[in-house]
This record gives sequence, C-alpha cells and structure tokens, in this order.
Amino acid sequence: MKKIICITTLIILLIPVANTQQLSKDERMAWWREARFGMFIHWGVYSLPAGEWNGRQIGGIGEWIMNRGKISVRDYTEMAKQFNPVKYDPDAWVRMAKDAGMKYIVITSKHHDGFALFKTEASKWNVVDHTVYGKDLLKPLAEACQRHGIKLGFYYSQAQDWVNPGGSAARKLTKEGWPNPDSVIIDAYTREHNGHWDPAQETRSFGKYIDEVAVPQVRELLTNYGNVAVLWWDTPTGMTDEAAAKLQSLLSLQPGIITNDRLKRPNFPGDHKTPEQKIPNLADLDGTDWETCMTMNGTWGYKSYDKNYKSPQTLIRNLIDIASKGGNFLLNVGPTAEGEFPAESIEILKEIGKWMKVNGEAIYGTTASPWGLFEWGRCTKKNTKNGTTLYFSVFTWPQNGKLTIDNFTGKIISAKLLATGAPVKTSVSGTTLAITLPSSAPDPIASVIKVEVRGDLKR
Ligand code: FHN
Repeated sequence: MKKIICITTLIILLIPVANTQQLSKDERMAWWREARFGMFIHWGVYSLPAGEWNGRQIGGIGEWIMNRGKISVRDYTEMAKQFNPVKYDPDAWVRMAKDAGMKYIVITSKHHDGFALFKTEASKWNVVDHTVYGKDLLKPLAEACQRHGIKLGFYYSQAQDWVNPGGSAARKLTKEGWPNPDSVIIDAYTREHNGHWDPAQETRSFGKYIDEVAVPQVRELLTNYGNVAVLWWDTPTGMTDEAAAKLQSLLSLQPGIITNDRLKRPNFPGDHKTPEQKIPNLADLDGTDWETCMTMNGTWGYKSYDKNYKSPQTLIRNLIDIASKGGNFLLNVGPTAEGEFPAESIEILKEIGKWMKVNGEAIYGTTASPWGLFEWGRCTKKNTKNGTTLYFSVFTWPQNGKLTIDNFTGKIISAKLLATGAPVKTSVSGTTLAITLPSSAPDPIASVIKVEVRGDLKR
C-alpha cells in the first residue's frame, strides 16, 4: 500500500514537470512531417442552407453564406436551431480518412459564423445549447480518432465571429482567399462598421470578445478533448498582438501541439505556412514547413449545387507534387447538415486510398526531390541506414520506354515498380541514370519506381 502511495505521489509530482517541459520544434513536427496527408473538415450550421438563402443562390464559398448574404444574426441563429445531424457517424468519418491514407484530421471547431461544434460555457451559440441535436460533436470525433490512431486538430476562427458580439468581420475575400480590407465594400454600413452588417454584432468590444469568448473557448478545446495535435488558426482580421499573445499562451496546455501561421502576422509565425488552394513553386519555398489546404470542389463548407469536383487523378498528383516539394496536403471535405460526407467526396477518398495502399511509402516520411521537378513526373526521397531510397512517380509514361535522370551519383542496389513489384533495369553512364520501363504504365495516374541507392547522392 505504502509503495502504491509513493508511486502515485511521484507520478502526480512528475505530471506538471512533464507538461511544462519544452519540446523542440523538430520533436513536435516529427509526426506531421511523417504524415504528409491529412483531412480538413469544414462543418457547421452553414451546411443547412447549403449555399441558398430565401430561394436565392449565394455566391462564394458555402461557409461564408451569412456574410455574403448579409443575413442578420437573428435570422441566421433562428435557422441554426434546426441543425440536426442525425446521420453523423464520426467513426465512419475517421475510417474514411484513414482508408484514404490520411494521418490526421483538422475540423472547424468554430468557423467565422462563431458557431461552436462543442459545448462551451463562453457562449450559448453552440451545438449543445442552441440546436435540436443538442450533443457535442467533437467529443465522439476525438474518441474515434483515438481509437483509429488518427491525430486530431482543431480549426478555430480566433478573430472573425459574426454572431458572438465583438468578433470581427472581414469585408470580402481576395482571390487567394484572404480577407482584404481594401477590396470592394458591400454597402455604406459595412464600410463604416468594420465589415459588420448587423448592429447586434457590435454590442461588445473586440478586446472583450477575445477575453470572454475566444480565450475561454480555446482553453476548453485544449482541455476537454484529450490530445490535440494541431491548432489551426484562421483569418486574423482585426487581431492585435495582445490578443494573439493571450491565445498563444494557451498552447502550453498541449505541449506537443503544432500551430499554423494565421494567428497574427507577422509576430506569430507558428510552425508552418498555409498556402491555400495552391501548391507553391519551388522558388517560393524558404525551408519553412508548409501545408497546402485545398477543396475537392469549389467550397469548403457544403453547398448542395457545387459539383465542380477535381478528379482523383488531379488530387493524387497534387499530393505527390506537394510531397516532392517537402510539404503536407490537407484535403477538405464539407459534410452535409445531416452529417454525411458528400457521395462525390467519398468516391474521391476511395480512389486516393487505392493509390495510397500501393504507393503510400512514396509519400509518408519522405522529403523533397533532390532534383526538383521532372517533366514526366516527380521524385520523393527517404534517407536509409546505408544510403537513400528514391521514389520516381511517373505521370507521363515515356514512349521510348526509358527514363533518364541527370546528375546522379551513388550505386543502385535495387529498382522496382511499386504497383507490380516487378524489377526494372537500370544503368548508370557517367552521371546519368537510365531506367528501362515496361511498355505501358501499370497505373495511369502515377506509377512509382522505387530505387534503392547506396552511397552519397551528393545533392
Ligand atoms: O475564410 C476562410 C475560409 O472560409 C476557409 O476556412 C479557409 C480555409 O483555409 N480559410 C479562410 C480563408 O483563408
């Protein structure tokens, strides 16, 4: 008994020490750099109107419907009462992400409309207190992630909040997706009221909003849901350094957490950059970790009539392109108001999963291509004990059956096609590596040739 008490006391004493221990950035980023591929989920009450208000299609991205349609706080919150995602099956969501080869999920715990998908004491504008559904949506997702070994991150709109008074409101998005205060202004009221369109949005100051909503909610998110792997800030409209510092200090509640660069620019760079809807050119990369986030169609939040989906080929090649430049890919799904992934997204995820099952090792834990881009495809790389493994992903199969790679040094140990396991012939002449391929591509999307090399690549 005495022994048990002693051990328990020791554990209790050690917990705070462990929690305050600083992890290095490399330690925190290790799983993220290994993962390379994650799922973004934009879900909220905007999925109920699904892009339409009073019989009118509202332009732009679905989760912006309240702002784009200048919907009053009263009408929007009234609509939201009906939010009732009875088909929500977080286990199925996590399995779909996992089967697609994704290693982490980042979900909108609160988007710009301020609606919290979780029970919060800071505002009644949350799924438990405001909707007929009445249950926390993040808890069961956190549990499912835990069960399936998927990391969970929370997107949190820290400044923009169009319902909780005091939150800011961007006037319009730029082409790149960032709020641009200089862009076209909707009407005189929004011009004079910092983007707000309803007096109800201005019954508290921004400073108070931060103290009374954002800070307590982020504390709840980092306390009540177990391990939180990522805090994904978004749109620092109207942020101050003081507010950002308050939010940043909460991150110590999750010592291993990773954050992006959108808390407040430029003094809070976070751990990684966030190119949106685009893959950077090699020339734009400066060695900072980065993650491209992208929609499957043209919207983040569900819009019933947006059927403009990218093909699995485009998305798989995007993933390869991103990995070949050393980045991560956060691919979005916008579930319906009932709680289901759109059928098109499910199909795309399945197709990506098929490719990843065979070729995933060309993505996970890889680093950027030593050669940059090839006209015919991409390359990723892994360091091994004795040398290097190279993965050549071929998009355009060579008509003459030969791939050549210049500036190659090192000794080839083996070379094979991942899709079939069949070995391929290689030869090195001077510093040119030639790979002889079968007449047709085993995978029309991207066929991967795995080449193991001993010795220094000198690149
Ligand atoms: O305004 C948001 C938008 O709705 C969406 O959440 C994207 C995702 O990166 N972020 C903002 C625009 O940059």
